Amino acid sequence: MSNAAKHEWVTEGLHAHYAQRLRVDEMLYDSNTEHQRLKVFQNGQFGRILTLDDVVQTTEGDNFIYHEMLTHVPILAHGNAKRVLIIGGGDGGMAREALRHTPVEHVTMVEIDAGVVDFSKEYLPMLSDGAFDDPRLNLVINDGALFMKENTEKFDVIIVDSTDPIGPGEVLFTDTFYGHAARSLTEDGIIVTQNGVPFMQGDELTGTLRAFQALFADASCYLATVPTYAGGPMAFGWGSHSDKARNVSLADLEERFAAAGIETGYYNPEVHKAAFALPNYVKKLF
Ligand code: AG3
Repeated sequence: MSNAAKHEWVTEGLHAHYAQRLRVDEMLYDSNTEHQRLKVFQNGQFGRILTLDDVVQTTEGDNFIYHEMLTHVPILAHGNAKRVLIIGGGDGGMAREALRHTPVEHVTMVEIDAGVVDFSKEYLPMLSDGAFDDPRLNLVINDGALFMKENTEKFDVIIVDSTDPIGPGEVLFTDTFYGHAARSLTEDGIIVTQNGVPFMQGDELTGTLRAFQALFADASCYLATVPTYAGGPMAFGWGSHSDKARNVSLADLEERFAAAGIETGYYNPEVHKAAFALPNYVKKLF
């Protein structure tokens, strides 16, 4: 028997013609929540891994890249963000990074699946790293699309930390949802979205950015490579009613980042600016 065959593996079933396999050193949790099949397992390369319907959501080892890039990029580009909204993000990693900014007064996090929050607290405490106990966090268990539709508050930064558009996350990729998000942003507010790996899932980015082009004066995307979101860099959608934030200077970012005093594993102002440089195969998608 080969070495590989001796072990249990989780095969990710996200793409039709390509799959990645992660070795299960120990299955820590495997059950159906109200909305989806949730697994948490230990892997020698990435540490603890959370999958929903067998799609990798986050890992102990590489989540810093994704969470830092979806928080520090919009928050530091904005320069004075006080009110942040996270749609999804039940594992708490996004709240963790957003709350590192002391001038952020309030983070509202709207997660559809209470099961994800409960299990992440128990099996992935390093993901939230205390964020759930921060008095600035307001955790709402609700459908993000419904919340957005009824919301009357304005936010400086909206972060859509969704799954891919299959299952409960699908409504977070619709024009209707983005329309409600656009009117929930302040004048110089910014929305950022997870848009999958464009080499593998180009439609995901195209769909979001076509909607953003109709709703925002500034619509674009930026990139970062997250090892467990296989297939090349992942795209993050960017929409704002003004192009001020995207055109922030490197000098301003350096000043803001130094003032924030945040320790990061991936983000720095140079990476921030460079992330908006797009290869042609990505530019062609919107
Ligand atoms: N949500 C993003 C999952 C994207 C997976 N997509 C993919 N592999 N192409 C992550 C939630 C972390 N807070």
